[in-house]
Amino acid sequence: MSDEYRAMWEKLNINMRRHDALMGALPAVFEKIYLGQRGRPQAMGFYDYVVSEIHGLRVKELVEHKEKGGKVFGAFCVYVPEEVIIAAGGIAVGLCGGADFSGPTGEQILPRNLCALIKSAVGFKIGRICPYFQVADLIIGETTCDGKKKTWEILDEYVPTYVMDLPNSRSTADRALWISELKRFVGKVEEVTGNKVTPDRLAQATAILNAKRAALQRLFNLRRARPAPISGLDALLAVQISFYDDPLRFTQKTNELCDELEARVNAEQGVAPAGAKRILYAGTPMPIPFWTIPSLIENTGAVMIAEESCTGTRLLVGGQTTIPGDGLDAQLAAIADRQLQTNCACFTPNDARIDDILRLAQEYQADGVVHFSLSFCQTYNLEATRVSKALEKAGVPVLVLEGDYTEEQAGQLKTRIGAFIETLS
Ligand code: BJ8
Repeated sequence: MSDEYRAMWEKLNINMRRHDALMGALPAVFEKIYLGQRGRPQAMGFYDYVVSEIHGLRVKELVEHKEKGGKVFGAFCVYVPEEVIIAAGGIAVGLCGGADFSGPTGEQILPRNLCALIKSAVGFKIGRICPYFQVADLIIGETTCDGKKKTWEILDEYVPTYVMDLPNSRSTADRALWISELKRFVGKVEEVTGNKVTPDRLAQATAILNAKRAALQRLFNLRRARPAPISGLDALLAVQISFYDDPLRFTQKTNELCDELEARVNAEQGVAPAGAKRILYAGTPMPIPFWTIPSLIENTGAVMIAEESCTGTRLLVGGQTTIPGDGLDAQLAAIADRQLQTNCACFTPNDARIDDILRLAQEYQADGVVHFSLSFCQTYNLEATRVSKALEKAGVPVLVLEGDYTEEQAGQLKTRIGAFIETLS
């Protein structure tokens, strides 16, 4: 990374010693997991470049945005309405929580028995390791799981943190509550940015995100083909990058990737033989750089063909947001109605998630499902019981796993995944 970036990180008050250690380790990990794959689409060059610049180019864009008076908002959940932030001239970035590297730092102020995602993310902030955290003017939390809910109170002591009150059910009253929360959020974003969220601006921002969602949906549709035109590892990387790259650039590059995949599908060209076992992932999100599960699956010769997760199809549930022409309230209601179809395990009841997993297993012709929850994530771990019962009833083999980001865990998961895929043969 260039000296220009080093000066930028120092200005952002990054702990350079720890940051150098992280940046020193990442290229080797990426090379080992990603660059050795065979038959990668050429268009993956863009995403590889984004990873090579992970704390460089995009952070520079955010800093330049701030120098012009713009604001940056960090978020951890797909329920945070990026449309509103874009409409007010802000930039939203999904903050990472996928590295074991920062987990022990998070444990300095958090209990050990908390999911790895939360500990990793908080460790990035309190250790001053992540420039995205350092550049953010406001962090947006949500009341999804108990772990996150209580963490926001602690995180607020390190960086201003605003919390959206997401209901845990979907009754009419809950819907009304969420719409009122979206309105409250509009007020907060207007206050921070100094810009008004008008119906016109919100419609434009919604259209930008609809186009991004359409490109991602196209990618997932292409993954239904046999043989699979892209590895699960590569598809996951594209989704992970969607959380922090510029949405217009990301949409264009993802459509270019899809053009190439379409040609592959027409030529019946795949990254694995047509007979390779097809695995559907279901469970907790896999934030960058948590690549362990697809890597272990695909190292057996199987291919991960979709992810029922917020770093996968759950991002796309609800499809396009309708853009009603009759004012801000109607637009916010339309955003709420799309969002409330996202089947986070924090909701109860959550039968729609189980139906969705069954549907995905069928539509993507999955030979088996790997359900993975981060340890101490009660909602997903508990829901795994009903998910596996439903899959077994439908005759779909399922492996239920839980774990964290550590190397030790990866060793154990490797044995279990290998044995499961062998049973599918
Ligand atoms: S909508 S899945 S992005 S909350 S793994 S922190 S749930 S203890 S991430 Fe999520 Fe929004 Fe739901 Fe999606 Fe808690 Fe579980 Fe940790 Fe989790």
